[in-house]
Amino acid sequence: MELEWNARLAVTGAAGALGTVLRAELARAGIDTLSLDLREPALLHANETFLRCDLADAQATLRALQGVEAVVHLGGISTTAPFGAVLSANICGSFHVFEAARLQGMRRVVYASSNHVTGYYAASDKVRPDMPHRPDSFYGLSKAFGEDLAQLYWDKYGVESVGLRIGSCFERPRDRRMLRTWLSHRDFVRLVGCALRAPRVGHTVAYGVSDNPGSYWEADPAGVLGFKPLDSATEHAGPLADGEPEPPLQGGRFVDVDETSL
Ligand code: NAI
Ligand code: 15L
Repeated sequence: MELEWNARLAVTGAAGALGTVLRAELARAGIDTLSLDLREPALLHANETFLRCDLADAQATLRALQGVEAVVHLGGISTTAPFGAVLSANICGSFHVFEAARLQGMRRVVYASSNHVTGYYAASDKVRPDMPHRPDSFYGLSKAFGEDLAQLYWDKYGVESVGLRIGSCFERPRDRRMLRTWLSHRDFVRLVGCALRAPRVGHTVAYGVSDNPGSYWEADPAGVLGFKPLDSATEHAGPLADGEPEPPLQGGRFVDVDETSL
């Protein structure tokens, strides 16, 4: 575990799947953490304080993040959803987190973006972080907004941030697509550590992916984060490699979901 970072750190979405993984490592590393979520995590560690906070509520978010120097922003809707839901949790929620960062002169925001910002690229494409967004859903669109918000807050206010376009971060790959998109929990935590510690990031966007053969992405072509994955989906391929055919587009099933309705 390489997270050594002693700024006052907050984690949004603390009770979620990745928040739970990250907080366990922060606890092991003895890093004091302010954990925020709509719901209380099942297990609170000795190093952390929990505050219930709806990120869609501007004043509550500004209050909760007082005195924080860096935030790992994982909170929000993490899958396809109707526009209203992503509007409040992801679009307004991220705006409130970046406003807190600006108002308090925070050192850095590490923003959980998603590979679904570029889900409409073909599975045969090799996508770099600087290529145009091609979101595959309102969810992906909300993450594209979050990345542009981060760019604006760097250009206009000097708030440093790293947008991590996380692939598929689960204990192990679950289907054939994930043999290309998988990010192991161990690599996720190390990647967040790199995003917090890299000396100068300005506004950087990178994919979060393990060392998988045939990855869809050039993760961090400029090497800003200095991240080297330790895991590979190959170790888990087994029957997945001969399972269902690969989806034609990188976003997989997100491309086929229609969430439109007024
Ligand atoms: P999750 O759905 O398990 O956790 C999200 C957490 O955010 C939940 O605990 C939820 O209560 C909280 N939340 C939702 N709306 C909120 C609000 N309005 N105010 C405060 N908290 C709120 O998601 P997971 O898997 O932990 O992902 C974390 C982040 O990483 C998400 O932003 C997700 O979009 C992103 N991500 C995750 C990937 C993965 O493979 N797990 C892949 C790509 C991106
Ligand atoms: C995501 O953005 C989701 O949060 C996660 O649940 C997975 O669906 C992942 O993308 C993926 O593309 O596999």
